Amino acid sequence: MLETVLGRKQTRPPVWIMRQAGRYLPEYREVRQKAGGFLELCYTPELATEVTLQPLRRFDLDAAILFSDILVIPDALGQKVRFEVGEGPLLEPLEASAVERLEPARAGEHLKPVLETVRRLRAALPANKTLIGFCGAPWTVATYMLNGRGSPDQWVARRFALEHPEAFARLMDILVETSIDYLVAQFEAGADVVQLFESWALNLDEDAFATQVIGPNKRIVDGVRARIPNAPIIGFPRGAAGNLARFARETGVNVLGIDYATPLDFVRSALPPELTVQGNLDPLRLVIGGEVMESRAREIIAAFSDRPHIFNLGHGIVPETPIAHVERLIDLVKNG
Ligand code: 1CP
Repeated sequence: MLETVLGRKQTRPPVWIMRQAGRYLPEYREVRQKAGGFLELCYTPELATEVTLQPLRRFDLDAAILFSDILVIPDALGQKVRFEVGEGPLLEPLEASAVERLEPARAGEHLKPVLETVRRLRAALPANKTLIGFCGAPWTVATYMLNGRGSPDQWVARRFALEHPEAFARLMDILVETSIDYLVAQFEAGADVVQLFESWALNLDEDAFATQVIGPNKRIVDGVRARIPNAPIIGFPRGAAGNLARFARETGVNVLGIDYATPLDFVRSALPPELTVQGNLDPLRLVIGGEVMESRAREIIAAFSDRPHIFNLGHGIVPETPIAHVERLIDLVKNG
């Protein structure tokens, strides 16, 4: 997996699955219940380590991804974050005047338990299993901070960015700096590669995309590499569409995560052939299984057979996914 991240093509693509630890696994649901709250699970190294390793016990995956969430950063900055069952995350929405009340100075201390989880994982994993650290990219994290919850069109955050450019720039500065420190600490604790989850890179015109997505992602890539030279980084600008090539070129990520709505031919023609791509099966095809899943998985593998490719979904696995379909998919990627 790490070889592929670094641009060296393998005979079969390595494979991991976005959100591979989670509610589709009964053993996850059991630990989740024991932990009480979701954030307690993220901040308890023993339990977070356990749920990170669960999918690797079941499946022949090439990588583990740290179990945590993109919203530990707002939580670390002092914004109240809650996870209600069946509701997703709920935050106290951030007003323009409240940006200055965020507390970057407390973030490092607050996130220490997550770094302890990374250390335990590196010690527990064999050398041939890549350990992926991550954080949310600033724009995506800001959409939750400003709206107080997920939203289909990110209206509140998009409006805030255009209406309050100074407060927005200040918020991006805080998120960029906090994310750089956090990712550098993850590398120092043993992460082999990190992924920047820009899950809401959609619905933006090209100027907004440049300011809100490319700029902050690039600053993080540069900031991390200033302290960890050549640090391997995966970018995942979900919904970037026609902005994808520009994102790859200007941010300098090693790997570009491709969402499932992006046509394979477009990836082949728009992105440089030496750039590693990751993706991009529709998670719904993994729910349905059979030929619906297998024929498309084969198409993806064939389309990227001439470049470095990490097989993955084009977004996170969903709770209703049958475990047998995950087993079959991984077998198909590894053995045809
Ligand atoms: O009760 C539960 O168990 C909550 C479900 C859950 C889980 C398992 C949430 C709440 N977060 C997570 C873990 C998580 N989140 C990981 C773990 C590592 C892994 O196995 O992959 C990662 C990488 C994330 C990242 C994350 N959180 C993203 C980016 C990826 C993506 O899917 O777009 C986002 C947008 C979040 C916010 C979030 N946290 C949880 C939920 C349900 C959501 C999405 C809310 C929404 O739809 O807006």
